[in-house]
Amino acid sequence: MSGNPLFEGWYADPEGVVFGKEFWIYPTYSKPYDEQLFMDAFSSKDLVHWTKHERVLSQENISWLRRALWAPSVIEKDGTYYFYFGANDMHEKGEGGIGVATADNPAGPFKDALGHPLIDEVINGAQPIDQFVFKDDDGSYYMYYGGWRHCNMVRLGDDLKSIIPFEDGETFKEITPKGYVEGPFMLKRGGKYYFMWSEGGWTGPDYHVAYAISDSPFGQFERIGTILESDMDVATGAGHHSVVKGRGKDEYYIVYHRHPLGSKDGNNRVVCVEKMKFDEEGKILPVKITFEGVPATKL
Ligand code: FUB
Repeated sequence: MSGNPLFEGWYADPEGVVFGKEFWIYPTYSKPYDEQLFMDAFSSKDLVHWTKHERVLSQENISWLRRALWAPSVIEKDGTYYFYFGANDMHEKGEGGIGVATADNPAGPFKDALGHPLIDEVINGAQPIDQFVFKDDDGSYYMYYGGWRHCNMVRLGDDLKSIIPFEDGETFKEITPKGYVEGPFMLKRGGKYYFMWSEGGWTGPDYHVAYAISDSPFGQFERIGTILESDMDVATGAGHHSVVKGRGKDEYYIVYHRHPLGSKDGNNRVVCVEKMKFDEEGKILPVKITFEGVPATKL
């Protein structure tokens, strides 16, 4: 079994992704904002044994990073790896936002690709943080993002370093579902769009994950229910997750962070994994958080 947490250290907001025959996890380094100046990554061939890759993205490769390097989203296209990140806990236009760095392999080193943020302003009330990049089956790339209880989506250009308008001419679409706080994630399964997000406050025990199902990447996203939450016998504040697909037809894993029992510091967050299952109608079954994690698996 993998055991939970998956690896040592305070880490949060894990982005699980498959590259070739390996699972990769890119988490936030969960420390005070002024110390969040780099990110480590972890890779595994079986979800049980993990290799740490130190500082795959760090301050010397992002000229405008001052603090609060948050919530990676990493995607590969044509041999280049694109690493989207939030920086500086932006409140005023131009002080930070969502950036993109590139590398020729998943362990980096990733280097800022633009020299400035891709999104550096608050649009529709959404703080530019917590981006997730999703590739649809028709080859379109969308980015879902947003803190402060608002979620926007944008369409990325072919270079994955620019934002282009949607077919209706709009550039930033607000798609905020009821209850949304932050941490959006999109999964396409069986032709349906499963949109998920975190609710509550990330430092406390009420943090949890909810979801909606739609026929379109643009929504509507009607909240169906909670899929991941605290278990007072195991851990608290389970949230800001991602989903990775295993080799089997319906083999999915939810990767998330949580606070160890009794933890008093909101930054004390660890990365864990559980199986994610669906019922016959395609609804996501509530996930039971565990100390055991998942059995070894191969891609
Ligand atoms: O880790 C920093 C912030 O905490 C993330 O951006 C939020 O989603 C919350 O998990």
